Amino acid sequence: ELAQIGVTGLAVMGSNIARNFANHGHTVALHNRSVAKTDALISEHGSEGTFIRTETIEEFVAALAKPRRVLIMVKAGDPTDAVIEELAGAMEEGDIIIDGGNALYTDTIRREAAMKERGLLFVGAGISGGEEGALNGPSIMPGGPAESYKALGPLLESIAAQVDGTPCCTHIGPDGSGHFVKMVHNGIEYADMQLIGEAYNLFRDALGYTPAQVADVFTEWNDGDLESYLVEITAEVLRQVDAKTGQPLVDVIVDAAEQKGTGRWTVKAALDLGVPVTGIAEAVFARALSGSRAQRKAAVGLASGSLADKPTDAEQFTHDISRALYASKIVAYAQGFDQIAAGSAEYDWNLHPGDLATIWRGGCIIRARFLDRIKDAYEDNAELPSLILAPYFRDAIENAIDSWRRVVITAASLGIPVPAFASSLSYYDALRAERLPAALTQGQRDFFGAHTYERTDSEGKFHTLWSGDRSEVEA
Ligand code: NBP
Repeated sequence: ELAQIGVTGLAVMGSNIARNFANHGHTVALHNRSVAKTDALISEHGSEGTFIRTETIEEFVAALAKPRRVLIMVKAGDPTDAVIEELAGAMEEGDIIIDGGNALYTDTIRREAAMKERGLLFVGAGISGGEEGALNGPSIMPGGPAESYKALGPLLESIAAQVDGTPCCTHIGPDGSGHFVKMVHNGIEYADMQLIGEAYNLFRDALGYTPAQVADVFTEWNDGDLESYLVEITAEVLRQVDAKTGQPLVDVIVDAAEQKGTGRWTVKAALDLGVPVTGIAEAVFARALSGSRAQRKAAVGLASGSLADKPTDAEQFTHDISRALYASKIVAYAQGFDQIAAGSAEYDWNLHPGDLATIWRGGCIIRARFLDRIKDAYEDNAELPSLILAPYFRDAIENAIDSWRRVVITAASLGIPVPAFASSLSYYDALRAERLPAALTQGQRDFFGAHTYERTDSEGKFHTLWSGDRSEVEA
């Protein structure tokens, strides 16, 4: 019997996805650089389905039904290129190579073009959901040539998470688009986590709550419009007690956040595209600041000022934080979807934002009730200029706005850092402003560099003769 799919790279993610395919009745060919991982998978989980054990790439490729479908789940970067090269040498025209790792989308664009020249279909597939999702149903974002999806779609959809009978997997668009949207997904995840962290920090430092008390608030929130995987697991992390010290675990963990790079990639790509993803950027920088341990140690004890307006009504302030979180989250998603629209335009991908909201409702780390609302918003109007302008979100922010401002004011007064809450609020205020100080910026640019400006009352470009008689000329 030949396998419907092959998986190479059997570390945590690869072996769980291989098991997921097998659990859904597919015959799976297994390959790993070192045979030990292949054998471990077969000895521990071989009874879950039909696996074909292979040692060499040639054996692996020969075990697959045509068109051959191989999912690569190895470390992103050079290892992925090495495996692609080896596979391409053994595969035939029309076969499909899927890279399920966290590849940088520009690498995927390059690899897709190279494989196309060799007659192979290359699919860069973003996969979200961590280990658990890989095993029980991830959210899958496959890019690549549309024809690849005919042979691959049903297979991937069968192992993806399902929400209301809809699989959390759809063809995203050409070449690097799948990895691009996975990257932005991770950026939004950074923003979401940072906002939740800021909420926790306010409970701790403004209201003096214990981690367990904050956990109770998050559990309650998880029954309302903030319902999401991240809010749910936050409560669990906050409730965890350290076995060694008897302290809440969160108080024992070093407060220096690490990152693997997808958040940074999102911000870099946003800078190149000129899209303000301030929520994501603040989240990436907040992790960097937390990691500057020597600087932070040296700065402890710096002045905090004499304003210290503690909230007097804990119930009101709790409500305020929940609304600040919701409104800031709307901003972060709006910015992420703006980046997806900009990427789509830049690379001619013709992406459908509503589809992304649909496949992010389950399986992935940012899964949330909220995504149903985003899906609805794009179904009502696929050309929304900003998610913030969809009636539901416009109303949600209108209902949240005073709370949002109170939270930022209180945090500033008490000296509690809320970079993502505050910058999201400023973004919102800038977006809705009738006049921005950018007019002055243009004046300055014209002064020192003759960069010209446009006028509100006539067409064309103008320049003031700053070092002459200061009259205006048309440029
Ligand atoms: P790792 O990222 O830790 O990669 C380990 C695998 O890569 C092993 O199978 C290893 O083979 C193989 N490998 C390496 Br390293 N260098 C190789 C080379 N030169 N040639 C062939 N194989 C090589 O595994 P992971 O955490 O399971 O993640 C797999 C992919 O999925 C990554 O791209 C990751 O970014 C992505 N991802 C991870 C998550 C997550 O939650 N962990 C979520 C979503 C996506 P060996 O056994 O012989 O050393």
